[in-house]
Amino acid sequence: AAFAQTAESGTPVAFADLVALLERIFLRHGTSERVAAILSENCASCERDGSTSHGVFRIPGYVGSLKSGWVDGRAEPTVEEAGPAFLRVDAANGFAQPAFLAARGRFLEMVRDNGVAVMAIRNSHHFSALWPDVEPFAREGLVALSFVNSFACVVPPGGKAAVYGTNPMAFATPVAGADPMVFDQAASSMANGDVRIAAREGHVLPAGSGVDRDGKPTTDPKAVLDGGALLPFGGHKGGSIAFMIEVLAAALTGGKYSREVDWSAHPGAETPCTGQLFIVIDPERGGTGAFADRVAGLIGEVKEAGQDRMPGERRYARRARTLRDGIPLAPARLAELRALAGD
Ligand code: NDP
Ligand code: PYC
Repeated sequence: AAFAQTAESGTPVAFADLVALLERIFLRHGTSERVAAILSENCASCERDGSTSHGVFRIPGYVGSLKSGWVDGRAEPTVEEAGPAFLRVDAANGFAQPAFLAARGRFLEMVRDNGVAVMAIRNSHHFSALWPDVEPFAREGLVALSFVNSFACVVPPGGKAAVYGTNPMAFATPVAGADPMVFDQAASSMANGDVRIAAREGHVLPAGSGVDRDGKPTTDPKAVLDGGALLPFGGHKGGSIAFMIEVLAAALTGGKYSREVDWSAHPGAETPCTGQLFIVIDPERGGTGAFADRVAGLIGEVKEAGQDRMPGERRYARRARTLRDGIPLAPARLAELRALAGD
């Protein structure tokens, strides 16, 4: 589970009101109306679903990147067809989600026409969770995979220098009679955002999470952030996943490796400029005629075998609760957001 605790108490804010507040912040800091609308919906959705490490906690980081000139909040992405089932997208140093959405319509046509398609996005800033990108595909009957690399803050197994980003991957599949099964996880022991929340709140990290600046194991989040690094999850196996994601999201797309991200000339910048890859498949092409039923059956067996919940179920439960009762925000966080909006 996420290391950071999801707030369950605070001032309840309706989803639409949170989107509107975030939209004012983005517009005030120089984004286009389209970018403000997309990022506000995305970030508020993370907060609504309890993706705490990528909810409103990230807003000062978005603002820092915009104010420092590191990211272009008005970028116009370009979309290019590299084959009947391959889209190349240049986000033009803008945010990843508006670039993705600019290409999504054509991408869906390619998936329907060919049974599978790839979208390779470069020069893109992804500062959020990945599940908002893939869950809608599964709701449209498709299987989706996405990969993003970030900035060097993860050492390879046994290493001292950070080479990899926290490099998340997400997978979404339709399930007959139920919400899609979606997992969305970093290739590191935990997300960098969770380390920062732990440092802010004075928590120690679980053993095996990271190393200090000398490469020694530490549970101190400040030591991880101050010249140290996270470890991949699961030793060499997570290391290989982190490697694969650098290859798919950066080498293949033309985006920067996590190690190449250099924002030193932009103090306050926090959004890594790298790349993102999507692979989306129409499962009906498998010819079984019963794909979503088969997935539902497998989930039934997994639960019968003892797993108490599937990935995504916590988010869906929290979504239902916060849409009904409001999204709880700590008063200090709400005040910070209102100040950034100039209210
Ligand atoms: P978590 O470890 O919190 O969760 C990973 C996945 O496991 C989720 O799908 C979660 O589902 C599921 N899960 C957690 N606990 C259980 C359980 N007990 N049983 C079954 N499933 C479970 O994620 P991470 O900390 O690795 O990553 C957090 C977020 O950070 C992700 O959304 C990721 O995309 C984002 N991130 C973004 C980066 C970027 O560059 N943009 C970089 C790194 C991370 P559920 O959500 O329902 O709990
Ligand atoms: O939480 O590791 C993280 C992260 C990096 C970039 C965006 N989120």
